[in-house]
Amino acid sequence: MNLSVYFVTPDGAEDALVLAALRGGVGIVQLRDKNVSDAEMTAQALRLLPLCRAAGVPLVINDRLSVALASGADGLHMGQGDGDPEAVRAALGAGKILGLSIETEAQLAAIPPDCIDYIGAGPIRATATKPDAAAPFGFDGLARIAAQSPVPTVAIGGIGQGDVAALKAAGCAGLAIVSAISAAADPETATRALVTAWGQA
Ligand code: TZP
Ligand code: MG
Repeated sequence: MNLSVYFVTPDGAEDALVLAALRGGVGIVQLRDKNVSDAEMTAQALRLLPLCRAAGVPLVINDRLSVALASGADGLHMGQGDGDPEAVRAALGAGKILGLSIETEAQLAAIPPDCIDYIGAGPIRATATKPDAAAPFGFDGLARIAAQSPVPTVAIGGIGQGDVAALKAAGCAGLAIVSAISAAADPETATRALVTAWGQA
């Protein structure tokens, strides 16, 4: 699993935006949209899956187990409020990817063994993309979490091109990014620049 540049879609993302991230060399895509119905999200996942498969890139669904199951997506990314990880794992199946959001070291300590494939740790910085996120824990907090985590750590929240080297040095396996890709003038080029920066860091 290549978590290094992990694209999380903004609400209302066009399929073309995901295609641009795939062309730019993203390693994994999370379909995240807080404003659509399960049926709409499932339909979008079914459109995106062939694009992702053609690129050899897994597609995971944010929050909604029912959409992950109905679409046959490659996995689910769950938050702290999205149920019991062991129950979700049982429903999802052993072969799928399961990610979990971690906002505190206490949440990290509570991860059940042999259940989660990676954690999304953040926010690193406050971000307009998720105004209700927990208090940012910065690079030092990220480094502490990455050092303690039993599974790979993906950093999230306010991350841009200039952060790649420091976050890699802090021990994370990748960077989860919304706006530094989605709001870029050219999302494909922005993705490629992140991939290149990661490879050179
Ligand atoms: N979880 C914590 S911060 C965040 C999520 C989904 C949003 C990250 O978006 P951006 O635009 O990369 O700061
Ligand atoms: Mg969630």
